[in-house]
Amino acid sequence: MSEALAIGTRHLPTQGILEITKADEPIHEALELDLSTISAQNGTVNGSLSTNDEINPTRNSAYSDDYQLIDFTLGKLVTLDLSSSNFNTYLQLINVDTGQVISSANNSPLRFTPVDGINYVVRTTSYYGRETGTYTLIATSGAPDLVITAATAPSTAPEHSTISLTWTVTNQGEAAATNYWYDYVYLSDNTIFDNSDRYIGNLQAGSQIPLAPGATYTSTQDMALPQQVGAGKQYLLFVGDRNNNIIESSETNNVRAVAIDITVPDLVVTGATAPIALTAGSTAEVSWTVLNQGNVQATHRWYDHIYLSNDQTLDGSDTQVSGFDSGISGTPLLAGDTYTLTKTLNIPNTALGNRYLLFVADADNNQYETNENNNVKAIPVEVKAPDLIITAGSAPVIA
Ligand SMILES: [Ca+2]
Ligand SMILES: [Ca+2]
Ligand SMILES: [Ca+2]
Ligand SMILES: [Ca+2]
Repeated sequence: MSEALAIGTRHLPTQGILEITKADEPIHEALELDLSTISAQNGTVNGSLSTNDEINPTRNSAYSDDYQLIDFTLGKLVTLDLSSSNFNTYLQLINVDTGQVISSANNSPLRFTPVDGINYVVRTTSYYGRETGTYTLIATSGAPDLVITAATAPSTAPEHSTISLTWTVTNQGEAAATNYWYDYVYLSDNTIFDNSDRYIGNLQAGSQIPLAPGATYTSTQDMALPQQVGAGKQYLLFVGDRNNNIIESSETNNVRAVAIDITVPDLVVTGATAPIALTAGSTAEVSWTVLNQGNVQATHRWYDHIYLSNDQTLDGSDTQVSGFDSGISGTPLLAGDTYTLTKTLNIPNTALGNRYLLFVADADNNQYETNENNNVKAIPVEVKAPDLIITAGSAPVIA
């Protein structure tokens, strides 16, 4: 036989002469399988399962109808959707030559990408045995493809500040996006989206369903930048369909990067007072003033520490005297603002002599700054031994 079975390079189950077609052209014609057909190009079949139907050989006692799939294109996603108000649907994709079940789906769409050399039959059946009733089977070809086609953000913003973000998503694919999906925004130190990036926010795109081929939507949302972000050039990454709820023809074009310059403050200790002489084992009242000499507010909660040191440099040999939560009075500290804390220190029993009290702003580095090396103020003090106190004793009793 020489009639043109335009079936790509499929292998016929019986005799037949292949006519090779280009892989990117739809495969149109039905094999002589004595089956109804369904077109992968928006084909719709309204049918019913009845007691006259064949029993599905791979599903115990469930009735089934078979449809040969035509008009599909090798390599292009096909979506099969079986719905029924009468029974729990169960859809199978069968390799007709081998009888093998390639894929199946219960009450949900079945998606697959046709490959060369397989004759596909779509088998509609029920999840449970001996269910009957009408159904609708729809086949579509191609997939949506979401792309962030535009995104805007402020070119500069303080860390932890709330900024307005706008992004536009276009479905440049061949099919509508019909599931709920979410667009996410991250902060990254480069343009590549990976696990190291800092989450900023997300927005469900559900109100856009279905997003038709060629359709776009634009979202505007206020989102807060993270805390503890290093100063300088960072990137906002807009990630369409972050959780991959939409099966797309390309999953690798969903990220758009927009540069943003993150600004941070600069804390300095501008002044400190302490008694000239401290007594070991006693207490002393001290005060210190912290200035935010940066251009943006300091928003984090941080801690100032005070140390006793042999020199003016903070290092591991110094003895911490006290730590104070500066967040209560110092956060947020606007650019140009100061706070002054007055506290009573317990002076430890430590080395005596001429030493230094070191006042250290943000000692644990909770607040990222443009300069982390100007946070220490040293005040010279003399640490003295406690005075000996003569207490009244008992005079010996002389007999
Ligand atoms: Ca995409
Ligand atoms: Ca996706
Ligand atoms: Ca600083
Ligand atoms: Ca710091």
